[in-house]
Amino acid sequence: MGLLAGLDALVPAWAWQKGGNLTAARRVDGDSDIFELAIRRTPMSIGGQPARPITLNGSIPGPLIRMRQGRDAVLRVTNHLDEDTSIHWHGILLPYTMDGVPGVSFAGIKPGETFEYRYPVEQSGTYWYHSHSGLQEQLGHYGPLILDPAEPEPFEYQRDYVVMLSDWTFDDPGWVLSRLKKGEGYYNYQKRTVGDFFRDVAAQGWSRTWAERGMWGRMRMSSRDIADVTGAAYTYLINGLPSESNWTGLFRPGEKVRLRVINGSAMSFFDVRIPGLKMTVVAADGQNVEPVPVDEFRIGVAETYDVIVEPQQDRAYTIFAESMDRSGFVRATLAPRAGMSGPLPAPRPQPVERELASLGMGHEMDGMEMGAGAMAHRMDAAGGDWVLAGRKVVHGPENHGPGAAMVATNPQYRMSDPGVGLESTAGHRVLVYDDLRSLAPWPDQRAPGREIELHLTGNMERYMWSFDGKKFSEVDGPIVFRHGERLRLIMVNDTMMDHPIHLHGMWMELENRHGEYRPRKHTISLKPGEMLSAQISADAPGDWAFHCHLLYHMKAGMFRVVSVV
Ligand SMILES: [Cu+2]
Repeated sequence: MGLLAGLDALVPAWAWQKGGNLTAARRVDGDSDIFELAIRRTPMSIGGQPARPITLNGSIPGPLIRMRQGRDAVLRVTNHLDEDTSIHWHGILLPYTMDGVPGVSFAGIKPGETFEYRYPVEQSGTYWYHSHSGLQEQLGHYGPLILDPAEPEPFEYQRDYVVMLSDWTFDDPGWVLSRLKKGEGYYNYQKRTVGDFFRDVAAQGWSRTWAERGMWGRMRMSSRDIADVTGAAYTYLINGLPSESNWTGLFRPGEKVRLRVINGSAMSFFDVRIPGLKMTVVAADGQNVEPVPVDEFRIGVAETYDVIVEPQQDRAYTIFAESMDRSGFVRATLAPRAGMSGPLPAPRPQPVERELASLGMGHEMDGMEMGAGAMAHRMDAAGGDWVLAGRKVVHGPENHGPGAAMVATNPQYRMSDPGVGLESTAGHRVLVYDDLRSLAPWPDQRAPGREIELHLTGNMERYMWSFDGKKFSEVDGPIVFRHGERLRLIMVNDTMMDHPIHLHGMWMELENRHGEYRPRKHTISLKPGEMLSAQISADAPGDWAFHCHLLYHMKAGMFRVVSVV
């Protein structure tokens, strides 16, 4: 149990005064935990450069909100911006009117207004919160949320730290989106610099190259279509601090340290490792899982993983989070004393270009020419007990239309695949979705009475992102779940990008190889050409957002409303 709460980790004095690690003041009133949150633009320095992020109570990330399962949450949010805002409680089961999505579950919070969120805390674990208004999330409007369990936890630790990852840009997010719309691969340029960089590293080593070039995270590197916004535009942060600030969590050798890793990025998947330490994954998306010892894990946007590490030596260990496309990284440190830092791991080659053929992709471009006939493809299972084995995949009329530049002709079971760039890691275990097994079977074990198949579609050239070829602005109505029904949601990724798909208000129980021990997730990342399924108990009446958690994909149309009626 958390005997020594280490949440007051050290921030170097030369970092800005309010960087990360604040905890929101809690007022206790009977059964309620009351918090006040003020949202405003705050001038500050990020990595030595002037910035004006949206802050909550003066910091990015916003303060840690910590409350207890079984109590009532009361959160009073005051908007000091000159535009509407909102807070969505990511992964939290609550009445839909408290979910915080403007236009779906409430009207939003007007400038000058205070909105009071109030809901019972029914669950426990590591979560987060963020704006669901405009592109505010890209401007720093997010923070960690910990719900302490009513019952003792099934694992032990002596220190407890939040490791919140995010991507900061000094550019206006609206400008970033317009650049993406103007030309495919806007941020995937200057390949020469990559070569130069690696040549310099080979010739003179990491630290000198690093020092000479400034942050790798600000370098312009090609990602070859693995991410649409890259380290060319982003400074990656841990708890609001760039690598130079070296956020440090303290430990005494032999202690067990719990790290609550939250990916609060707008657009960036990270590969996280701590060279020299095994990490034991104990929870995914706030839900306890059978412990899995790994050397590395990939964390999709909006996902969370809790890991326990046990540093034995009296030395500094580097927490290294590399963007999936290798265009940048951010590091932090676990150390026995303040002011220490460990070595950075050797750079790894950029992932090779995605090979469409191997991903089950056909370049059946231009649906207009294909005519109206629906297309059916048989699926072949990689795993013999895969629930979707042998299933016919039907692409819609017109091949999903011009909004879908390609379809997955032979979508694959990919939950045992660590993903692009992590394929060849012999002797180095990378977490895969197939490793996640819940600690207990969930109470609702009814077989799904209905299946809904949804295709993730896109046209990178036009920067159109959609479900079943339709942008949110083009659909006629919500996806309807009937209250109380048990559903199987089948998702097929027809694009060449990874998409973290998030359902509000209800759990998605990922159908991996663990049968009734399905792990519960609020966000499921699909790889290119992947098909997977999740079971859902439609037990939460109301209107809920369902969307890709890549911010600019959501904005470009990969968004639907799910109505539970
Ligand atoms: Cu997406």
